[in-house]
Amino acid sequence: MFNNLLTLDEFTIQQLRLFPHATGELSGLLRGIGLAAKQVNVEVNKSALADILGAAGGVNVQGEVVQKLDVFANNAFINVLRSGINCAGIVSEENEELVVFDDIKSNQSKYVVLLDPIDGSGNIDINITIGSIFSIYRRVSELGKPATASDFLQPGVKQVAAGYIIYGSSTMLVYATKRGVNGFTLDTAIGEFYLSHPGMKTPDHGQYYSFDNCYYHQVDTKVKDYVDFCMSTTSNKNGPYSNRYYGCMVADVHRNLLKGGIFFYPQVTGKPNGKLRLCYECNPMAFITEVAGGRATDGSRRILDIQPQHIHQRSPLFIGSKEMMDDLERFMR
Ligand code: P6P
Repeated sequence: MFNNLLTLDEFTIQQLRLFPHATGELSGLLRGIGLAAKQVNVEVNKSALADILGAAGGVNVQGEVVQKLDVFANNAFINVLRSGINCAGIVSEENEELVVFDDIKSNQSKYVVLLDPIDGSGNIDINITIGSIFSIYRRVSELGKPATASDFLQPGVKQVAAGYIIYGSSTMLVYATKRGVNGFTLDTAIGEFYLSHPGMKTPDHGQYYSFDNCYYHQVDTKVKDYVDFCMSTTSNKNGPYSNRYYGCMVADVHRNLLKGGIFFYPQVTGKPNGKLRLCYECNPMAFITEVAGGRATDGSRRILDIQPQHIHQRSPLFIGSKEMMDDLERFMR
């Protein structure tokens, strides 16, 4: 079906050829992430069945303990990355502390990975789209020694690559390097990701805004004014926009990347820094969006310029099409 398209492995190896000095570690790392994504995809597709046969922690027909999908996904990514030779350690939403792969081979690796193994897990039980997010940095600590917190607390602009997997009507892996954004669709029949969306660019404008309207009376008046603008039939020459909010940032950002749109999770009452995590949600999605021609801020600062202080710190996030972000900024000044 896709016999004239490149697989993820072939694509990453071809990209490797473009850089004579490349060691192949990054392409190996991306292939490992693709493997973990396939393992998670199998579990996502049967999770409802597993739930029917036993709530998380129960036992399924194979006598296996049914793990919560978040835990399963986290273990899948960690196990693949640990057994490879291209990653020195990870930060994950599921782990309070760094997970440093302190062994001889991993300590020689020049990359670290930050993960949100399952984004939008509230959607699992209702069979709605969920995602996984990853972010890759070159280490700043000494090779040959274990990775340190400094490797993970770099501003997003230092990312070498970033991507997400979206488990939707089809399963796609989308990743960006500074050279571009490319999307791969999983052919489950043979278990290969095929390059289905080469050179993804996001439209400068779109007709969607993604905001949880339950917070309408809990945001800064500037944000409220912008929401009114999104819904306006008069002041917004392109309006009113459709409100699409999936409760899974990966799904909302993916739709906006393809069709044009804006997603925002600002600070709301009780959440002074919003809800989303800077290091493994905002930064990777901001990197991808900027390479695709869009923009991402925390309401005032470029997301990629923010110096993280803590691996789990939260940040307000406004992300999407360039012209829609320009409109937003007029309200935020
Ligand atoms: P709320 C999912 O839990 C998530 O982290 C994002 O993927 C999603 O956009 C947001 O939280 C949903 O949060 O408060 O609107 O339910």
